[in-house]
Amino acid sequence: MSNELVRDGGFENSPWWFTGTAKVDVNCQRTGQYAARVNLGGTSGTVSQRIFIPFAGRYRFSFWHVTDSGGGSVAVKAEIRIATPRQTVTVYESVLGPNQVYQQAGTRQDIELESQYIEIVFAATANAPSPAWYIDDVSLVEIP
Ligand SMILES: [Ca+2]
Repeated sequence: MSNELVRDGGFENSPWWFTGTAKVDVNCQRTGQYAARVNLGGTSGTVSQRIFIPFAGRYRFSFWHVTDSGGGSVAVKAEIRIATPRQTVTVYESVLGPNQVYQQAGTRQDIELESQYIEIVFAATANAPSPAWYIDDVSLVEIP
């Protein structure tokens, strides 16, 4: 069993930070009752969490996501922001159309991290009209 570093990766009792039109939502979850809706259709938002990395090592980041309704497209990205050395690692970046389900299998999001605080950030930038972007089941685990 892996030692999960993301607190409430399923957004069920959320210690996450939301900006713009982001919030937890019950419409497009993968597990449990809730997912994070990163943006409302036609608007923008971010969802983030600060995480302490206990040991230097290799870590695997993964998440599930989906877009819902809307016409047009939404520019989305998932980043890991590192303080020392100051760095932003873009884990996922795309322009997504409406009503599509995506599965990020963590195998290609491995990252070397020192012991320190990092921040996971999901950002959606809408080009009105646009779909909403939902994420669920966020995970960051050390690779043995
Ligand atoms: Ca959930």
